[in-house]
Amino acid sequence: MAGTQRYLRYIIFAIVCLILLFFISSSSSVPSANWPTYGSPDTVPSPQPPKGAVGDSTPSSTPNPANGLPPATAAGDRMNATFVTLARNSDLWEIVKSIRHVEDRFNRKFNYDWVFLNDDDFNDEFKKVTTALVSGKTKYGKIPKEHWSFPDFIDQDRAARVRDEMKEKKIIYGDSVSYRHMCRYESGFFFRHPLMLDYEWYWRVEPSIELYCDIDYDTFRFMAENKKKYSFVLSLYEYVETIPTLWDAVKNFTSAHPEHVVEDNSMKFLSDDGGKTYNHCHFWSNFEIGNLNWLRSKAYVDYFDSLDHAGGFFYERWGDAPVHSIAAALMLKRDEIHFFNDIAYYHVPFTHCPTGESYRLDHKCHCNPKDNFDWNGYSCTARFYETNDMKKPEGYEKEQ
Ligand SMILES: Nc1nc2c(ncn2[C@@H]2O[C@H](COP(=O)(O)OP(=O)(O)OP(=O)(O)O)[C@@H](O)[C@H]2O)c(=O)[nH]1
Ligand SMILES: *[C@@H]1O[C@H](CO)[C@@H](O)[C@H](O)[C@H]1NC(C)=O
Ligand SMILES: *[C@@H]1O[C@H](CO)[C@@H](O)[C@H](O)[C@H]1NC(C)=O
Ligand SMILES: [Mg+2]
Repeated sequence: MAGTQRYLRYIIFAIVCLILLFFISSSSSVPSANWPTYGSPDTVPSPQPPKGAVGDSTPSSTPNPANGLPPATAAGDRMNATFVTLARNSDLWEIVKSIRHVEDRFNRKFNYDWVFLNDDDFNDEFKKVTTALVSGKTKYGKIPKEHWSFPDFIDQDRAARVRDEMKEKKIIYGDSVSYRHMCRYESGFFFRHPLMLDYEWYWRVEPSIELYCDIDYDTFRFMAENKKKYSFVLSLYEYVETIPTLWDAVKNFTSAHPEHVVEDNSMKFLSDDGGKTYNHCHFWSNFEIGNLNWLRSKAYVDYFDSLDHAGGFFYERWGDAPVHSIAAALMLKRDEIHFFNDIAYYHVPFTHCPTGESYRLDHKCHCNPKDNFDWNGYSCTARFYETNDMKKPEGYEKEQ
C-alpha cells in the first residue's frame, strides 16, 4: 500500500512539474514573439546583406521611382584614365572625404583607377582605407628624390633668404619648403611618374573637396570626343607677390620657342594688352581633368624646363595653377580648354555651383547658388566666356 501511494505521489508530482514547465515555457514565449526576430538566434539566420543590393535595378521601397535613378553601373567601354592625388599619410582623413564625394557622384558608375603619389612611403592604414573606398584599382607611388628636391642650379642661400622675407610679409606658405616642392612637382613631374605613364587622361583630386551634383556621363570620354586637352571649374586672380617675374620668364620662353605657341590661343584670357603684361588670371588647379600626353609633349616639357631654370619655384613661390594655366592658354587652341559648368565643386574657400536651376534640380545638386563664385569680380570665368565668344548661362546676372 505504502509503495502504491508513493508511486501515485511520484506520478502526481511529475504531472504537476510537466504542467508547470508547460506554463513557464509558453508564458516566456509570449513576450518573445513580440520582440525583434533577431532576439532568438537559433531560429532566425544572422543578418545578411539584402539580396541583389548591388546592380539590382528594382528597389522596392524608395520614394524615387526606379526609372528616375541613374544605372548603378554605366554601360560601355572605359577610357584610358585615372584619378590622381598627391598626399601625405597625414592627409588620409581629409582625402577620404573627397573620395566619398567623387565615388558617390561619379565613379561608382565608372570604376576608374586612382593613383596616389607621395614623397614618402604610404603607410598600411592609408592604403587599406583608400583601397576600401575606391571602386576602381588603387595604386601607390613614391616620388623619386630628384623630383622633390632643390635642383643643383638653385642657390640655396638665396632661396632661404626669400623664404625669410616672405614670412615677414606674411605671404601664405611663403616660408614653406615642402609647399614649393609640391608646386614644382605638380607643375613638371606628376605626369611622368611611372604609374602615370599607363594612362592618357587624369582627374586631379585634393583633400577635402566636395562635389555637389550627380555626374551621369563619362567626363573623360567627353574630353576625348570634343578634342579637349585641359579643363577647369574655378578661375581667379593669382596673389601677385608669389609670381613677380613669372610673366618675364614666360616671355623668355616664348621668344626662345615661338614654335610652341599656337595660333588661336587664349592670350586674351591672360593679358589685357596683347601679352605685354599678365593680368594674373588662372584656372584653379586643385581640380583638373586633362590629357597626360599633352603634359608629356615636347612643348610642355620645354616650357617647364625653361621656367624651372628661371628659378621662380624657389626664388619666388610660383604655383602650379598659373604655370599650368599659362601653358594651356598659350600652347593649346582656345577650344581645347573646357569649362565644366556641370561639375559643382568646392575647395576651400571657393564654390562653383552651376548656373541654371533646372540643371541643379535634375542632377540632385546640394550647393547654394548664392555661393557660386563664377560671376564674382575676383573670378576670371566671365573673361573665359569673352575670350571664347561664349554666351553666359541664363540667370548669371542674378548671381553677380
Ligand atoms: N606628399 C605630399 N603631398 C603634399 C605635400 N604638401 C602638399 N601636398 C599635397 O599637395 C596638394 C596641394 O596641397 P594643399 O595643402 O592642398 O595646397 P593648397 O590647395 O594650395 O592649399 P589649401 O588651401 O591648404 O588646400 C594636396 O593634394 C596635398 O595633399 C607634401 O609635403 N607631401
Ligand atoms: C594608355 O595610355 C598610355 C599613354 O598614352 C599608353 O602608353 C597605354 O598603352 C594606353 N593603354 C591602353 C590600354 O590603351
Ligand atoms: C629673361 O631673360 C633675360 C635675358 O636673358 C634675363 O636677364 C632675365 O633674368 C630672364 N627673366 C627671367 C624671369 O628668367
Ligand atoms: Mg588644397
